[in-house]
Amino acid sequence: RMLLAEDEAMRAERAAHASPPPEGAPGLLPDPDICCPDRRIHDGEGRAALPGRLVRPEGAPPTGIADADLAYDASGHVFALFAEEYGRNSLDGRGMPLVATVRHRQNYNNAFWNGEQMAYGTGDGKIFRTFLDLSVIGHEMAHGVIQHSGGLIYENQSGALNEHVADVFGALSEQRVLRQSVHEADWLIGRGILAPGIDGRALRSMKAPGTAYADDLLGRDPQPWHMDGFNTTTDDNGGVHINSGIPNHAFYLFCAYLGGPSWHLPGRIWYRALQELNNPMASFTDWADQTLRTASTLAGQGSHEQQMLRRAWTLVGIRV
Ligand code: ASN
Ligand code: ZN
Repeated sequence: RMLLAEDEAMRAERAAHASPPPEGAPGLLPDPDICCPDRRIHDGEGRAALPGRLVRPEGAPPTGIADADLAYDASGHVFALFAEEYGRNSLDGRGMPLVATVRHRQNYNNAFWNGEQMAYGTGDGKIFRTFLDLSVIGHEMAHGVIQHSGGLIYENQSGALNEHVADVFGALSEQRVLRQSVHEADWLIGRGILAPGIDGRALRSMKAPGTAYADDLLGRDPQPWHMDGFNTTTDDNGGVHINSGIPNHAFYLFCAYLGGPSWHLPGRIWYRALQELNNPMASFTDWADQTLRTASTLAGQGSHEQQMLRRAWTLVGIRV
């Protein structure tokens, strides 16, 4: 069972909104013009049409629709991570509105970025109970950042890197709000979104990929943490939600070796590496090499930090 793989409707959504051309590397430098998010939260009212009914534009009071108010608050936190830590003005680096739809379709077990907006199902109550979790919202919004940073083609290794980078900024969104250091954080994506009857903690674990759930209905978390477990498959665009466990674990290890808040240096390296990559077909090795180059710029060639990063990639079986 391919958890959170793209379904046909999402594939159609994605195809309908072809990626715009890369825009260079906005947001690398602190931007004095960055002010505040322009959130536009819609209610899908259980229907498939996007974006649905606008219920909470920027500055409007709470709606009383729990999902809409959760999406509003969380979108603000994710905007703040990118703006205040990495100097990026919204998903495109140019202040684009944060358009989101909650209550997308009925009993819908997924959340997604469709190329121009976020959408969140309610879950069917049997497998998922919600998708309005900060790490999930940060993940979906990071797909927007990735698209506007030159992109990572959504299949095979570059697709798993797209998923990985989305998980990194999802996790960091939550850790920053909770002010958690690497050892205080749980490194789970979607903690608490599984329905009460499901045997599991979350959708994925960056600290221990492969251990997030093991359930009769859902199956077992298939994520590897080492290249020896790399999955060669044509399902899920070449296993993009599975193989992301490998770079996810390398990022966790790097943070653990350094200690402290992971949205600082590790997050800065990952953000800047994404801006500098300039290779939408990047392999795991290409990405690891890029993070090491960026670490050399930000922390120094041969620095302790860069050595720890090299150690992290090596430990998950990626030669650098
Ligand atoms: N929830 C999934 C994700 O963001 C949907 C998708 O785009 N495949 O990865
Ligand atoms: Zn994703």
